[in-house]
Amino acid sequence: MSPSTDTYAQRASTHPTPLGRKLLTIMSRKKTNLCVSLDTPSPVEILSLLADIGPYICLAKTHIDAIPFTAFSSFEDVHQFTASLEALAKEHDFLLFEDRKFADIGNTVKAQYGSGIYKIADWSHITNAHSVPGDGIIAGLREVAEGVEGGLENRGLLLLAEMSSKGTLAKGAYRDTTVEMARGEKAKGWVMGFIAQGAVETREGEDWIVMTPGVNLGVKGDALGQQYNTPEKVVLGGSDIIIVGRGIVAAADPVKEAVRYRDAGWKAYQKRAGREVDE
Ligand code: 6AU
Repeated sequence: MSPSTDTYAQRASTHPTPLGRKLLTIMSRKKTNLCVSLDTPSPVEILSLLADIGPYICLAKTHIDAIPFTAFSSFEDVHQFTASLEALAKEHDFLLFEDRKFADIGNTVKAQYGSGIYKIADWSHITNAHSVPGDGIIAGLREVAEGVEGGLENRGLLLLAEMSSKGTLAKGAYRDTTVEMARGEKAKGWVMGFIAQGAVETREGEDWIVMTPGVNLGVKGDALGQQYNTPEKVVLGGSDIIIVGRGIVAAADPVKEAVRYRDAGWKAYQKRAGREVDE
């Protein structure tokens, strides 16, 4: 499982999913492989952080169900919030990723993705799912994505192949079976890649976008099992996008940290490519 040395720009024209091509194009154009994880409870703070950090990221990740509902005064407010996320994404040229980690049978995830309070499919370009229920989860989510404006041109799915936390079952054979699941018919043009800690098995004609959480330049972990690596370690190991939460969001100066992680991620990408690629 050796990491790809192709550039984001090269992969932007050949990646097998339309949303993957869009994302790689943004990464190459903005010269960033940074995804910020906006894990803070205030919707106002999330929007103001994004307005500042937007120029340095390719992707903004949310946990919308972790925002206290009291932060919104009505359902209309929730809609306003997601509309503002979409507007910022357009303005600053990044995509949205709701980190919902779906994990149920196809029929149930269909309802969870398309309706409920947050209507994730209406606004989030990317979401993710566990492979534990089997490939019905991929088919169920796909049905919803195909029904939104633009369909699979505007929506993509990641499978969780590996997790960053201590004691996780998602590694080794589980990771490999998850990759196998992403080769299925219902995954074509829809599953763009994985949440994983590094490169996954990639056959001729395949190109998986690997996104890696558990990235921090200051600390090694937290009190609840999170484990951190540096941007350099994960990118050299085959990660295409670094996901950084508290390293940016909990910092005294989030913009300064976003620039620092953006630079570290890009430098590691150049090192992996073996040359000073600038796209
Ligand atoms: O940088 P942190 O530790 O503050 O935040 C990491 C973010 C959190 C987690 O829910 C998420 O990344 N995450 C994921 C994702 C993205 O799916 C998987 C995983 O294995 N570990 C992990 O931390 O929002």
